[in-house]
Parts: sequence; structure tokens; C-alpha cells
Amino acid sequence: MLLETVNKKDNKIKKDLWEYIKQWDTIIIHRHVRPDPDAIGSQCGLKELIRATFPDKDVYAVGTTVDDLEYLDQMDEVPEDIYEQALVIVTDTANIKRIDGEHYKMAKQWIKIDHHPLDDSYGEIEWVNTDASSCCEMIADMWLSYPDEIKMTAKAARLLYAGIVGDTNRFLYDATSPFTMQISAELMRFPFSHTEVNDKMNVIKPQAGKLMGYALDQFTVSEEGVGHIILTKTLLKSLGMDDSETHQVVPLLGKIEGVKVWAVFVEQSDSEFRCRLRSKGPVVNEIAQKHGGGGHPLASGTHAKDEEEIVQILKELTDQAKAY
Ligand SMILES: [Mn+2]
Repeated sequence: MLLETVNKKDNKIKKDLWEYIKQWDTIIIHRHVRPDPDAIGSQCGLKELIRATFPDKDVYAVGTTVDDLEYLDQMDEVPEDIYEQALVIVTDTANIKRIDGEHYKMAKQWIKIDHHPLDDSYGEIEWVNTDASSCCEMIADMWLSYPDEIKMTAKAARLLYAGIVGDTNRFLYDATSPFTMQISAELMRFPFSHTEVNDKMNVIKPQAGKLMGYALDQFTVSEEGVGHIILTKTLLKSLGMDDSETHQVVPLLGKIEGVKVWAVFVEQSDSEFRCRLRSKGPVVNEIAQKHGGGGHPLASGTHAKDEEEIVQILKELTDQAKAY
């Protein structure tokens, strides 16, 4: 039995979007650079739904392959010349500059499906739902709006479930709603192993374990409740790791008693720092935006060009934590 509480507020846009998708024979789906399970899950889950529903359409998922996420799905090779007659759909990607792949620009029409705050508008149709826990939740929501028309498969259900689990950190984060739980329950009815997905997502590499140990040993927490850690290139090199594996450190500092907001800085090859900001209440995305980034109120990302800018970001976080 399908749930009755579907998200009604987006009914019109979901209908427009689905009707639009029907008109295209070739559809190429992109997502953001440095993908996470929600990016891959929404991209490949949508591909699978469209393919299962319309076997005659050519549907592709493109972008850089990430070894750690290959257990979810594989990327397709797409000849450049088919873009001219294709519809491009971009999932889970707030900004144009974060789209993985270049050729999307050659397509005549784009669609954006995303759950991040709208700070960069693009696409013929834009469906942005900041109440959704994940982009995968939105794709599953579309399915539940047309359950007789859109064909869900075990493969698609596995991908969408993985994205929801990934973006909610197993239903722990604030964005997890009753609707998230209901949708996840509907997906779990399909014959895939959710324990297999959970186990794969839980595995860390030995060097990531060492990095987590370093972070837990070396973090700083201020009186005002601002936690932070800086991961240098030298450190990452000594562990044989690259930046793509550092995300596992991010939730750790939030576990420390007294931490209200926290920042994880990762030095990049050009000596800039990538900065992830997280919060238990004080809003941090305005700070992220001020430094050229963006994101959700309680989870954002930005950059610092040097240590001076790190000090400035920490100062702004301190002011925000004090005011909270
Ligand atoms: Mn997401």
C-alpha cells in the first residue's frame, strides 16, 4: 500500500516536470562534482525510473567515476554529439559551477531538481524543495505522485534509499521528516538488501580511521562552542589520502560536548582551504556565502584562501554562536 501523505505543495511542478520528461527521447542526467550517495542515488535512481517506465528512451548518467561509490552504480560514456538533441537533467546541484561534466552546456534544455537553497537559478524547469531531506527523497516523491505511471524497480529503490540514508546520516539530521521515513519505508518494500547498502556506507578505509583518530585527538573547541580542525596537505599525503575522503571527519566534531558550530578545513593542492561548516542551531550558510560558498542553514561549505581567512571564518562563527 502506498502512503497517503504525499507532498502536495509541489504537485504542479512535479506534473510539469514529468510531462516534460515524457517528450524527450534522449535524456542525460548530471549531478555535482565530488559526488555523495545522494548525488549518485538521485542521478542513477532517476535514470532507472525513466528507463523502466519508457524502455525506448535513451537515458544516461554522466560524471566522474568515484571508486568508493561504484557499489551504487556506474557512469555512462556519452558521445558529445547527442547532447544537441538531448534533455539534460541536473540533480542535487545548487550551482552551475558545481555540475560535473562540461557538455551539459550543449543541450538545448536543462532541468534542475535540487533540495539546496536556491542561490543559482538555472534550467527550463527548476524544482527546488528545501524541505526535502535529500534529492533522492524528491525523486521518490515524484514516483509516489504517479505510482501507476512511474515504474519503480528494486534497483531504483536501492539507489534512492542509499541517497536518503547518506544525506540524513541514517535519519539523524534535522531535515529528516515523517515524510522521509514514510518514503524510505515505501522504498524498503522493494527487494533489495538495505543492510547491504547500510553496511557498504558504513565501511571506512584504514587510513580514514587514522584520519578520524587524528581529528578526535587534535580538534579545538572554544569557550563559545566553536569546534574546528585543520587538515593539511602534508597530513593527508602522509596517510595516502585525498580530499574526497575527508568528509568522514565532519560529523565527528559535532559529537563533542559543548560544540554548537564547527568547521573542518582541508588544505587543497593550490594551498587554499576547503571549509565545511556544520551547526546544531546557529545559522552558518550566511557565513559560507560571505566567503564565496553556500548551502543549508545548518550545513554549508565554503573556501578560505589562507590562514588569515580561516581566523576570520572562526571569528564569524564565534559571533554567531554567541548570538544564538
Ligand atoms: Mn543532497
